[in-house]
Formats: sequence, C-alpha cells, structure tokens
Amino acid sequence: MSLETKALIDSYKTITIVSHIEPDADAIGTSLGIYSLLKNYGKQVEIVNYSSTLPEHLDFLPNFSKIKSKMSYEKSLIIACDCGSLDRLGFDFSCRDIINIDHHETNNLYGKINIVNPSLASASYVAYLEMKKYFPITADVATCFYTALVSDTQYFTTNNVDEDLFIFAMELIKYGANPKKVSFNLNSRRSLASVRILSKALSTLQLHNNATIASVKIDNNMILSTGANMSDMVGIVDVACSLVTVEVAIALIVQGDYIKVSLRSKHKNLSTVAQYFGGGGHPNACGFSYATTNTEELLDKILQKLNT
Ligand SMILES: [Mn+2]
Repeated sequence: MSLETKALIDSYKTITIVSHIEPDADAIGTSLGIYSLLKNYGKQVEIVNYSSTLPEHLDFLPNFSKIKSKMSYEKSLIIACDCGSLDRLGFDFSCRDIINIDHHETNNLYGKINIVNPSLASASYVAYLEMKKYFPITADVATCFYTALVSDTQYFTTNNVDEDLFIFAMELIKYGANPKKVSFNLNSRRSLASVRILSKALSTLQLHNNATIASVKIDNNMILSTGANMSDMVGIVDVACSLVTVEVAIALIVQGDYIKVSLRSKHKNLSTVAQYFGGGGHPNACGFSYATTNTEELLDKILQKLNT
C-alpha cells in the first residue's frame, strides 16, 4: 500500500472497474465510487458487471446507468471490487493487471496489487482508505461509498462495527453523502416480487438441531410464479436467521442445474463450511453454488457438515 497503486493507475490509458457477479450494494457502491473518482481524475474508465440484472433500487447512485454487462476495453487495467476470487468476476481476465480491492477473509489475492483487509466492514471502506491518499473525495463518491457501508453493515449492526467505522461514516457525510436519501432508497423501494418470494420461501421454513438451525428452500416454480430475480431473494436468509433460537440459517435456491446456498450465522464462523462446498465469503455471511437439483440431499449434507 504505497504509491504503487497510483503509479499503476497512471501507467494505464484505460481502466475497467468490475465487481462480483450478482452484485450487492457494497459491490455496486464501491465500484461506482471508484468510477467517479477516476473519471474526475481524467481517466478513461468503464464500469462492468457480468450479471445482466442489477439491483434496481440502487439506480439512485450516481452513474448507475453506466454499468454495462460487456467490456469494451481490451488492454485496460482491471480494478476488482468486493470480490474474493477471480471466477466470481465472470470475465476472462487472464494476462491482465488487476488491482484487487476487497474485505473478504476468503480472498485468494488474485491481483497484481492486493488491497484486502478482512477486518474492515465494507469494500468501500478499503477503497476509501486507499484512494483518499491520491484522489479527492466528492459528494458522488461519498454517496456510493456510504451506501456500500450501510448495506454491508446492515445499518451499523454487524460484528465489525467499531468507533473508527463511525468516523469513516461521518467523513462520508461531511463529503456530501445524504443518510436519509440512502436509507430511503435501500429500505422503501422494495419490489413486489421480493415480498412475494419471501412469503413463499418462509412457508418452507424448517427448524433443525433443537431449533438452532433454520432452512428455507426456493424452487423454480416459486421463482417463475413471482417473477423474482436473484437480488429479490438476498435478504430471505437473514429473516430466517433473525429467529430467537436460531444460530445458523440456510437458504437453498434452485437455479437451473445448480443450487445456490446462502449461509448466515449470529456468531459461528461458517467460512470453512462454505469453502468445503467450493464457495466463500465472510465468517457470518457466506455461500456457495452446488451442482445438484436435490435440495433435500444437499440440505442433509450441509447439516452434517455443520455438526462436525
Ligand atoms: Mn462487501
């Protein structure tokens, strides 16, 4: 973490900013913040995400409409945001210089420069500490970074919230982030499909291990009948995990030939469980995709792994 980052940025004519597939608000906010910052600096920048559907309620973020699902630059520097592994970026970045800006404990340091700090609550916090050394923070940048922060900390309620984090939030507000506007957009613009799929998912709720583990299952019919997309289903596992007796919650979502599994816990570190099944993430929030369509069988495997 030195002038190295700035020198690499200066040495490239074009820059491609990218975040993980099925992006959340931290992925989108961090990448849009860096996009603004480098645009202001006068660089030629593009912003891409491999997923064709993005969380629409984030359209209030400056430059949201600039996010494309295809890359135009062929020899650009890659800046990857909030992404623990190369395959989660979706694009083929072999032979490209990558600056890897992230906070996942499971990050496998795939960049030429790796700015990875798992003790920080959001990727935007990592980006801010690095970028503010070289570039001015504008209101647009602050709005994007602040949105990323409140989303990844679930409004300052996660384990990694500390005194310094509030200083970071305060600085962003001073730079022009508007907390009221951000929370309105994050909380009061839910899609109907997300409520409908939540209701269907909760009707499948099962409790295991003395009601300390909760599971919900979402099949293809539920998705088709509600019109829900991936970002409509993001918070469902958190609802299951909020039950008083529950320590671990599991959501299984059938996606074609795969089942996408989200894991949440109140205290237990689940990273090793996610990694065992080929995934990754944070200790209390992680997941994986598994090649099967049999939810029962996969749930049994996960429960077994949790009990070892
Ligand atoms: Mn994040």
